Amino acid sequence: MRPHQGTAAHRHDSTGAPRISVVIPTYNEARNLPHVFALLPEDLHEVIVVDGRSVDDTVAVARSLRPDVVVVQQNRRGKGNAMACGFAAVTGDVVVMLDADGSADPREIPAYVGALTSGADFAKGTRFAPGGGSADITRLRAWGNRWLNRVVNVLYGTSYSDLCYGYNAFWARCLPVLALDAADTGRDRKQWGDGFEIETIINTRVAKGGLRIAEVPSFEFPRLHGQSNLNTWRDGFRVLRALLVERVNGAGGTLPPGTRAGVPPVVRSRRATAPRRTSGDDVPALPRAGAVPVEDVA
Ligand SMILES: Nc1nc2c(ncn2[C@@H]2O[C@H](COP(=O)(O)OP(=O)(O)O)[C@@H](O)[C@H]2O)c(=O)[nH]1
Ligand SMILES: [Mg+2]
Repeated sequence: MRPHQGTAAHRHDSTGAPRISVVIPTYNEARNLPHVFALLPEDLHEVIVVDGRSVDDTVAVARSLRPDVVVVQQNRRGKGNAMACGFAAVTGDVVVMLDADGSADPREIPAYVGALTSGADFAKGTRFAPGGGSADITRLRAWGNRWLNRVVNVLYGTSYSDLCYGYNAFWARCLPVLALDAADTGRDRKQWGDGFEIETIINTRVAKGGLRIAEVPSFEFPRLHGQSNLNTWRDGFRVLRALLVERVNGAGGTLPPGTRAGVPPVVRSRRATAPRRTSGDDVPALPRAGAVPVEDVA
């Protein structure tokens, strides 16, 4: 695995544009990769595929489509562990999280990067804002997401409109805030954050870390081939548990000093009140985190 070099104040390539690293978790996505790779923008710094021991030829297909692809083998199990391993390999300035099943449209990457260069630290995709939508989400999942979304906004003082969505981007210098553990424990067992709760953990830690959050409308297409690895009830409860645990566990970091983007913040919190405290003094006070009104970042 390549060493992580992305925590310094963000750098840019010779054109002044940020170097974009796209991190793609894959578990048996050989049939979907041709579609996804074909839609990637041309000017990417790197494409990192994090494979979860696929039993199809995902890795070979990725290499044949894109000889410069960086392939990382995850060291435990689950999408969360894949993301942690992929982030640890990033060498660019901006990290884009992109699913490999054809549901996330790579042509939206410039909109995410635009939100970041406009001053956000974290660009959060949302299917539930004007300009966004989904052809993939089931009614049950949409209902669950709506409730979980309410919970996160009450507990963390956020203004999220789509908690359970995995298409996001952020400056690589924000990785210490996520404090994800990519260490190889030598054991296959899942640990906290290794599963689909990863998206919730990221969303709550960026809020706890006081990052400037912008929402970016996104359209989710149906998975092209194969089946979702997510189990609606089991993973829904994992998300709820993550919301409660992360509220009190003090996990997550802060931005290293001197790594702010150096541009005026664009985030205007829609919440005037401080987030509610849920338990005793061991809970760190949370800074307010809000979302940029959609029209400001679209
Ligand atoms: N490396 C790796 N990727 C995974 C794992 N589970 C899911 N993924 C990938 O994560 C993305 C989202 O997974 P998906 O099954 O479509 O879940 P859903 O979009 O939430 O229904 C896809 O690109 C999957 O291939 C895993 O355990 N390891
Ligand atoms: Mg999917």
